[in-house]
Amino acid sequence: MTEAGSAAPPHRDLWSGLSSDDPNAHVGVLGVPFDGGISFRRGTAFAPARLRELTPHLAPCAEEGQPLILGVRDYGDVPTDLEWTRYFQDVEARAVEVLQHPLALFLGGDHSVTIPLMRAFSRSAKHPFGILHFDAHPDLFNSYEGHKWSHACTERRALELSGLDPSHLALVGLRSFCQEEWEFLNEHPEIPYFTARQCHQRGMEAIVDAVVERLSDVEAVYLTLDIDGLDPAHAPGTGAPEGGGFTTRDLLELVRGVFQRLPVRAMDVVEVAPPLDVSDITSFAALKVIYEAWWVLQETHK
Ligand SMILES: [Mn+2]
Repeated sequence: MTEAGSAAPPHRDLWSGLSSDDPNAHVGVLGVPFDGGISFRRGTAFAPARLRELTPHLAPCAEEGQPLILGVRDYGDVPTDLEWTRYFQDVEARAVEVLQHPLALFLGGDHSVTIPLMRAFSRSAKHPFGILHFDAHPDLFNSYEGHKWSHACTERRALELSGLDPSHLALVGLRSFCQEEWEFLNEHPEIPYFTARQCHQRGMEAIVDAVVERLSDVEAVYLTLDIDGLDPAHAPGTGAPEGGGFTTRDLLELVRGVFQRLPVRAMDVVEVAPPLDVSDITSFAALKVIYEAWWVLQETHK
């Protein structure tokens, strides 16, 4: 039955054929399929599997055509554990290995998984380090619904890490604040933040300049992408959508600019919830951003 020309193209494989066993590959990937820190609609635990499933259908290229040739070592997922403390210890331990690569990519999971991931980052990365948090929400509750590891507390936990100065925690895309978070930001004017409206009014180039300036004196950056920073039209598959957000185009510009100009060593994509998605729009948007980030990495790590 095999005819000339009918064979599957070489990218019809995991990560578009970029998968590699090379311990020195440019990228290490780790999935964290956990949504126990969610306050509303679940489903993010399905994201690592769904994202991987879609990758054989993506061309290994940047959006302007440049081929991706870098290697991607996928470490699989951290298997879930009913005991939350033990699970986060496992996530932190597994992440340390993945952080040996020039770029570690973590696939959540809800935004609580960023807590152990950033803890691993704070142990592995050069200090001082910075965090760029892209999100509709600041995630600055000290505790939410009785727990300090809720996905609404991620950046409060980050501020407890050694090596992170509050002026190096930049929040981009915000448009939903609870009073406690609003008060916290007012009490800490050293924390730079850019609302979605400011980003719209000033334009992405100016926002990238401002973020780069605020993080210009760090040795390493952790970029955490909560997909709900995108507008629900661009990312319907997430638990807490907020109108008025970024287009995928805006996010691509932010990620490209940040990867070109800052030492981003780790990135996570969290809050993608495939059961809530429409036609995999949200998963495909996440993958588009990931591949573009990889292209910039490839260009800068030749
Ligand atoms: Mn969020």
